[in-house]
Amino acid sequence: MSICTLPEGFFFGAAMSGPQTEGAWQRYGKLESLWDTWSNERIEDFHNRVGSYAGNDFTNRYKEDFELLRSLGLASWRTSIQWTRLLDANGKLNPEGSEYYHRLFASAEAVGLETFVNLYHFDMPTYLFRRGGWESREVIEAYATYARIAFREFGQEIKYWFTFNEPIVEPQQRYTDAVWYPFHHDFAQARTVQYGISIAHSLAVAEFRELQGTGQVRADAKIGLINCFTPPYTKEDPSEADLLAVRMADGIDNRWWLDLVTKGSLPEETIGALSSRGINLPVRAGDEQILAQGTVDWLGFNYYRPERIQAPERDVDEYGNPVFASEYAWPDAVMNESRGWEIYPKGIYDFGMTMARDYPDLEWFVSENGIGIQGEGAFRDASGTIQDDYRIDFVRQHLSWIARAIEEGAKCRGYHYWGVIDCWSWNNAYKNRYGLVEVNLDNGYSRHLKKSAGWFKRVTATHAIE
Ligand code: IFM
Repeated sequence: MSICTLPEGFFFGAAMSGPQTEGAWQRYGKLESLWDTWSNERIEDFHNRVGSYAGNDFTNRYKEDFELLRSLGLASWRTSIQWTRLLDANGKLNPEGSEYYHRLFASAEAVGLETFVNLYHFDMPTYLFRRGGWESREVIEAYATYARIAFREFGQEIKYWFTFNEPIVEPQQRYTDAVWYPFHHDFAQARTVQYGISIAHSLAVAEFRELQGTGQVRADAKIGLINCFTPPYTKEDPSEADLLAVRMADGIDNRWWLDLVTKGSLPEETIGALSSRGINLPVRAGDEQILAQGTVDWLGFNYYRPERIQAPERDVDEYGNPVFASEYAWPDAVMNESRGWEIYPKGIYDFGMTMARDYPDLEWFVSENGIGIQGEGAFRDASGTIQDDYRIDFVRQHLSWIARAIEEGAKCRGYHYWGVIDCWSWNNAYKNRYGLVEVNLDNGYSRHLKKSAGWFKRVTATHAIE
């Protein structure tokens, strides 16, 4: 593609999360999250035995990190408040935790960075997990209370709020694929969790609207949801069964959330198909009204990879779960071998076009995009700088497809690069590095610009994608 430009007003920022950057896991009265519990119980599950306590030293360095983000021309950054830091074990405000976040947000504002706050990034408090996690109405209501407290506490400071980051991931990683604690292979339980999160999201949006109505949340604030949508594709010459499988995978992973945040309901075809295989959601009287309150002001789209689907190869898996779709190994796929994810920049454009066609009123931004590479030290030059041309290429291609989608009517308003500064990535810990800025674990978490940082700075300054 030739050089193209992104429109004036298009914003650039940094995506981060509390649990992956803050560290300080036992400071400011923080409670245990499931990540701390898993790290304590089985540290050998974490790459190089680096557990949840690591972060990237952000709690000690946030002032210099904000300067660094500004020096790259970024206008905004997203983090998440940790539920385990903001509230105490009785579900009341923890003053130490709240002071920490007030200091953080004031510091970002002081350098001219707009803060986007997300309320949940896979970090369930362990004591609430033990009471049933997202399967329990008590916990779902506790989340709504937490959201209310956060909105009241920071309602005059923060303009951009999100209820959840990637709500599809816990159902997949914890309850279907068994790669995250508590390691279950239970499709029905995963859908119950997904439903519980949907109710929690909607209750939080209702709290937000009420507090905005009474002036406790600023009038210009917006609420949204962020998900890792996966544009679905199948074979070039698909059968009816392939197309049905695509609709089902798309229904569970993507349209579930898109319908929830635009229509205030869940996709009927998907729920009906689940039900026809004996998967019934734990619907209670009054839920329809709760879900109806889940519509948002805008959406975050985390884009890493597409999903390639074909008709199921079997009806039931080895754990007794119904199978609705199988993975299709597209022969032309280009892979990021470090992560095992396909790289398909056009997916970002296809998603934009789907949004323009099916959800035309909703504004959105790319809330995460990036590439994590193992063993980046091999790309260090004589001066010590990592020459990450592969990252420049990755971002260039994605931004070019975004520019084209915007030209063709997509309401994409900005782009947050995931990580910007290397950070801890769950059980992969520091295996794959995403940053434009390197974090040196052998030298007190010191920061060093990679080649991509200079390139990205030119893009943020000119909006031209060289
Ligand atoms: O590290 C994660 C983040 O927490 C959610 N989105 C994907 C990132 C990279 O794997």
